[in-house]
Amino acid sequence: MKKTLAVVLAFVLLGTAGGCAHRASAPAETPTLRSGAPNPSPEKRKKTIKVGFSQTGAESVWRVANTESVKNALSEKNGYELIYDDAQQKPENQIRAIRNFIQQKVDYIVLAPLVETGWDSVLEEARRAEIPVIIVDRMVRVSDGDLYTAYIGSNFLKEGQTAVAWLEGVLEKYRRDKKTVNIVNIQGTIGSSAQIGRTAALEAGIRSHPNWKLTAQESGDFIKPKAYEVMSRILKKTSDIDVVYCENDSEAFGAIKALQEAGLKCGVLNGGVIVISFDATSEGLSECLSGRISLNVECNPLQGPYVEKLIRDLSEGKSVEKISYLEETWFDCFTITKDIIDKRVY
Ligand code: GYE
Repeated sequence: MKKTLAVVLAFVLLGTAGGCAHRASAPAETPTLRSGAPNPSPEKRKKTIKVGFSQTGAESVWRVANTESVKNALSEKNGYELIYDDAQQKPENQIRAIRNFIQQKVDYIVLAPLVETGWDSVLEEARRAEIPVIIVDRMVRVSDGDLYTAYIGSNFLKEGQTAVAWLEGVLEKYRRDKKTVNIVNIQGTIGSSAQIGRTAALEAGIRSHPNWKLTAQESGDFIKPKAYEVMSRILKKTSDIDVVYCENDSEAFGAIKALQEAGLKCGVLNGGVIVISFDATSEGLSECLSGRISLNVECNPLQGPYVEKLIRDLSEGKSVEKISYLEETWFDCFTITKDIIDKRVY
């Protein structure tokens, strides 16, 4: 494996010379992988591929689906030996896990980084050990882009921009765009790509609409009870709220609970608070159907098959895209159907 690394890296660098991101072509539910040679059956492979996977934790339904997806794809029957580590929301645990993977001489490291920064030294250690690192879900910000081999995940800024454009249209349609629009932002884990992109899009939206006002902005850490606490605290200060922009479904559930307890209605259809969410898990979409969540922007956790394809291509000395974004869509209370929810696998 190590002997082929130089060739692999050369391909990777060639593949990224243009510096542009690639859009992974598969849909959300049953990913079809991009073209390439047929999957060699695991029996034909010379040896099992050993992979270390450092996951952030289990903070949300999205995360659990993401873990399952990677575990299923990198299974024994597919020819992998997977060492899984749950970092329990602590970057230092992820650093420890990566060092442990290096010691165990894994062939590949898969990292879902909790936050974007702080990875330079440990990724340098992986590079010295000639272990390719694949970043999934959230991104890393490193001084040298060659410290990781490839990234597969979501375009979080684009997700946020989708939400902002939708909000603009709905406020206009419901003639709520002429008065001050009071917006509460319950952010994700501060410093994570999902938070950075989604918050940045909202802040840009606020800057470009003089009547949009950021009433409160606080992190709910992507967790329901934390978001509930944050929302309850905000409601003690004001109930003059038009929009609650939650950065994932778990936070939306917590915020809705707090809003309802405070006697506020949720939903654009009944003139209540417009709750916006991200992920579009089946539970999140059910809230959309009930009207309590007005917009749910999809974020696809089913990344395992893409990661498996990347590893397989690298193992076969093929070129891979440096950056691949998953195809994602959005659902709102006007168009969601039970049928869509029934087909959802997470
Ligand atoms: O939105 C949230 C999860 O990084 C995209 O993390 C992921 C986010 C997702 O806990 O539910």
